[in-house]
Amino acid sequence: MESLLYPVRNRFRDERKLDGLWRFSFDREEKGEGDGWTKGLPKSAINMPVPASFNDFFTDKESRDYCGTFWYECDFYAPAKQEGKKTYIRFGSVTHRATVYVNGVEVGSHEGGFLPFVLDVSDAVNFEGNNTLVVKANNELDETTLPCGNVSTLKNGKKLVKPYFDFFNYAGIHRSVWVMTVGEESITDYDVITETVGDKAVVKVRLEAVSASGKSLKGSAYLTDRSGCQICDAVFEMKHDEEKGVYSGEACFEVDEPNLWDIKNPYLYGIEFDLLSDGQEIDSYEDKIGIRTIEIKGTDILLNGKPIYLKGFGKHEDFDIIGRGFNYGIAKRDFECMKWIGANCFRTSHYPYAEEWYRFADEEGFLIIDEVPAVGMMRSFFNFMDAGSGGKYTYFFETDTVPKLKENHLNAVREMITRDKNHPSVISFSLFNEPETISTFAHDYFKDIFEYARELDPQKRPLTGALEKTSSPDKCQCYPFCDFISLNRYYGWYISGGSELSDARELFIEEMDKWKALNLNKPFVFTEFGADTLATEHKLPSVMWTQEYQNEYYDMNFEIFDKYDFVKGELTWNFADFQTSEGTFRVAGNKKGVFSRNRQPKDIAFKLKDRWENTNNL
Ligand code: CKU
Repeated sequence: MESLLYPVRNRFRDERKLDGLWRFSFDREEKGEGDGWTKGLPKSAINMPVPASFNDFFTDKESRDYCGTFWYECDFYAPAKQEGKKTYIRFGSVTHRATVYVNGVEVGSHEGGFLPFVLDVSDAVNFEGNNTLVVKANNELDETTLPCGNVSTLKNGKKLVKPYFDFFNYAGIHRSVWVMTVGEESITDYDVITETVGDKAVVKVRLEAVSASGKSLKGSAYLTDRSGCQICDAVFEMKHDEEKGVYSGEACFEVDEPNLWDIKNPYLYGIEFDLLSDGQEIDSYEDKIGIRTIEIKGTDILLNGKPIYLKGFGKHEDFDIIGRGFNYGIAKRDFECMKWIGANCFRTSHYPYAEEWYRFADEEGFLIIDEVPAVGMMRSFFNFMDAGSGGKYTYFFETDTVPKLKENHLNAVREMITRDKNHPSVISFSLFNEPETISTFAHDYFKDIFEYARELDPQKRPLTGALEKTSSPDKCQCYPFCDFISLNRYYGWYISGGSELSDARELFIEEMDKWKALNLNKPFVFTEFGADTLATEHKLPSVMWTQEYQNEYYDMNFEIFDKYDFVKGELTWNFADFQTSEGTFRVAGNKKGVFSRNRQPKDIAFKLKDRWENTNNL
């Protein structure tokens, strides 16, 4: 069973979180396996919180910047053995890859640091006593991994990771770990498609299950309203799909006078699936769904048939000390800040976030552009500034790396869509961030990525990808794949900043006029624009990096957005200041935040609040 369903606990299923204080060791010489660490870490292992990045707990550089293999260990007691049940370990994510051992037995591995994986540990678990769970993890990057990067070796022999992207390469067990018990005959997946017809909603549901014994299965489902009252039910005839080795069935609900899920009233219905064999209930799964439609019509993005304008942010999973580890408190503060400022949307730049973000957004009424970790497909993040002036267009040429890169990319797309497809908050999938898009190689590569995603998403949501400036209207070969065009633009920052702002304005208009002339009849969304700003700096008249300049920069950008009626969204870069690799381009991190890293507003936040709350046409 490879079921990515979020863990639930009910009369057929058990889930327990293994979060807490684990044991941890770096493995600088790659000796762990030879020294038997698969059975348990050495005495020298140190304490390490899970979930969290390991990096910023340390007070020495060598540990913070560690690049290579590292190990985690914890003890757990499995839920009691039950006939017909299997035991699984589920990781929300391990960055960037992991191999897992239970009591010394290898139970599986996973590549990719931002999506969950589930391993069957039934045969390795001791149900009578304590179990040792060991994770061998690694944070190295190369040109086939998502995200892309490489590893260099210093003269002293120390390895250093070189990300081709602009965020710190945080690593560790970033999300919750669960031990779960699920039946051998069980629900493994479901899809929901919602449509509205007049004052009715049609909810089409597909249920998927496995039956280890080959016994025939039947499914049923019912919907409940907010007060828990059952409002309709359906029965599934489950048919065996030989090829996939699963059973699946479809059913349809009709909901009279539905409460549609939207930004102001994010109404969620309860859905419960029951699985039956020989008339006996053998499994059930509960979740919440929203009834809403999302589509593109001409230059409009329609939510429930009404045009919307996206207002919000590109974000990061990033915070002081815990790095990229998920924390409900920080998510709560972020949602409060986003509500306060009048935002309605965020992009999970540049990777799928912890599942809890999406569940939270469903509840709070936020729209999400969900992005796969395809970032850095330009060899270095500096390339977005110099690629336009010559040369480095070759990311998709090298045949020895591209097949593996593509395989990883397709896998991440599959895992992301499988995990997130039922969230009403997810209005779009973004399949890349700023790759090279102007060669025929890039065209052919992304053609397949988009086709695959279209096939996989039951809701057929709009697809997009964030384009940087070398993906210009006359050169970009990949924008035709996008249902709406996402632009990352820095006129007034990387291009003609400071006293040259008036030139930036003209260059910006020049580019926008070219897009306009293409008459694409598609919405455009700015998925990035922003200026680095130190929360401490003020200067009259402004200079770059001051809060005054951030305001002027935004004013110019808003003027341009408002000039073109096909612009249907503005997601600033970034919600908050965030950690990056060190270097001359970054002042202890990227400072383009509208909020500081500890989530306090810069001056620009008040301008945005005013615009987003009070401008009628947005
Ligand atoms: C951002 C063309 C801009 C690329 N964009 C990517 C994003 O990850 C960076 O943080 C630029 C920046 O430079 O602040």
